[in-house]
Order: sequence, then C-alpha cells, then structure tokens
Amino acid sequence: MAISTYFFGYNPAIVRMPYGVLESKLNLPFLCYSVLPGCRVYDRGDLSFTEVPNDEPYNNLVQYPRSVGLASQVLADAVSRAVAAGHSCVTMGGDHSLALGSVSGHAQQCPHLCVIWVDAHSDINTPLTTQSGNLHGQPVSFLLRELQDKMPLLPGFSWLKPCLSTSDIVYIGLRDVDPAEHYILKNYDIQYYSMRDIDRLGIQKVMERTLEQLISRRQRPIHLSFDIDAFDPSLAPATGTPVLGGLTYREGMYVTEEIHNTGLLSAVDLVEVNPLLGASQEDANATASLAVDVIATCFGQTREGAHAVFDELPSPS
Ligand code: B3U
Ligand code: MN
Ligand code: MN
Repeated sequence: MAISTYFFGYNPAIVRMPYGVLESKLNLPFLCYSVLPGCRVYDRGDLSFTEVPNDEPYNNLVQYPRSVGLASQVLADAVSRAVAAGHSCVTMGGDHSLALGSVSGHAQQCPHLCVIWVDAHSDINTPLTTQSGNLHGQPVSFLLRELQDKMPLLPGFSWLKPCLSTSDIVYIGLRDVDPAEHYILKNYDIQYYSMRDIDRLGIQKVMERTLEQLISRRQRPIHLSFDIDAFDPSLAPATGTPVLGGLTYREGMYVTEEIHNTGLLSAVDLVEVNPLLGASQEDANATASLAVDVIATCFGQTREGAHAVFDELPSPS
C-alpha cells in the first residue's frame, strides 16, 4: 500500500497557523510514518500557497474567500495527482475548509467516490446562512450538487465544481448543528448519525448502516473527512471548537477499523488539530497522538494485534 501525505497547516478563519507550527511542535507526519510500518509513505511536504492581498470578506462576512479558494485549488491538484499515482492520500490540516480541495481533487480521479464526514459539526452552512463567516463551517455546501442554486459565486471559487450528491455523504458524531444546517440536512434528506443516534443505536449499527448506504450496492472509493473535534474534548482538547459529549476513543477507533476493513479507503483528511489551542503541552500531545491513532487505524493498525512478521513460532532446537 502506498500513501501520500500532505500537510496543510492553513487556518485562515480562526487562527493564522502557518505551515510548520504543527510540524515543529509535534511533527504529526513523522509520528504517522512511525506507526505505519507496512506502508510505503511518501511525504509530499507542506503545500505552499499564496495569501491573496486585500482579500476582502464576501458579503462583509465570509473571511478570506480568495486565499481559501486559491489554496483549495492548489490542494485539489495535489490530491488529484497523488490519487492518480495510485496512492491513498492523507491530508493533514489545518481547518476543515481544506476538504473543499481534498474532496474535489479526489473526485477528479474518482468521480463516484463517497464521503464519511466524522465531526461534531455538519459544516454545511452556505455563504448566505453562515453566522460566523468561517469557511470551515461551509465546505460541504460547496461540494453538493443539489445545493448549487443556493450558492453565490465567491471570489476565488470559480474553479470548483460540485462533485457529490446528497446520498453520497454520511455524517457521524454531530452534536452542534446550526438551524440553517438542520434545515438543509432534513430537507435534502442527508443521512447523519448524531451523538444521540450513537447513544441509541450503538456505534456498530451506525457503521453497518453507514456502509450499507454508501457501498453495499456498488463498491466505490471512500473519502474519510475526520475532524478531531468529533472526539470528546477530554480526549481532543487542542482544537478550535470543542463540543461536550463527543466520541469515546473506542467509538472513534471502531469507525476507522470498519472503514479500513472495507478495503475501499482512498483518501483521508485529518483536520482541526491545533496545538496552539491546547492549555498545555500535554493537551497538544494527547490530541496529536489521537490523530495519529485515527490515521494508523485507517491503514490497518488494530487493537487486537497482528502477526505479519511471524511465519512460524520458534521451536526449541
Ligand atoms: N456551525 C458553526 C460552527 C462551526 C462549524 N464548524 C466548526 N465550527 N468548527 C459555523 O461556524 O458555521
Ligand atoms: Mn469540521
Ligand atoms: Mn468540527
């Protein structure tokens, strides 16, 4: 298995987190290679992007549209190239607006992909419904075909073509959804499993139903977009918008184990890890090692162990 990783440490809307902050403090990419021994990992390094000067907010509200639009386009090209080369592509962020680029680039090579979005938030505001103005609360609305008549053209976004239908995405872990987002989820019939649904059904049923909807009729590539704030803040404190009542470690690992077991995982985003927002170095480290476990489990790390290095047991001679 070959994996390409990109490190996309750009967080224009909340904190200016230039490349290297995460890397120099924690070196998440390095931590990941060390736990993926069976995989050839190609580190594509940090993407470089240009901050567009005088990037005025759209509608006096939506922040840095030109810079995010251009950065997303650069990322889309990079992900598209990695997937075209036969790699599974891991994009580490950075905020969740990066899914604009990673999903678009993945879809350029795999137009029939499906998306599993693990997050406390549904990130499906449109530029006309957002209250925060943050593009990390909006990426899904740009990707969905059915929403296009509700989308204004933002400066910096003319390259982006919607590549998903509402039945191609399933959410897991929701517990902080704005009224307009709830309207969209319900009226466009988008499948989601909130934390309440996980309490009710259990994570095993949730994964069974998720995979049944997305891949039972036809096998197709899976894009996992994993926001670390899906976990409970006690496990992932170093993130921008922690919300009480999140996934346990075991629920999170079950999600990624099941996705790995499909054999169809083709791209992963791991977003919203921000060591600057941890109250201590321990908080930052705990959040980063959780992110490493998510990625490692996506590529085959198991809780029950594995015996790939053993052909036979040593016998006393
Ligand atoms: N729905 C809110 C809050 C939010 C979404 N994603 C994050 N926060 N990380 C918004 O800003 O659109
Ligand atoms: Mn998110
Ligand atoms: Mn979130």
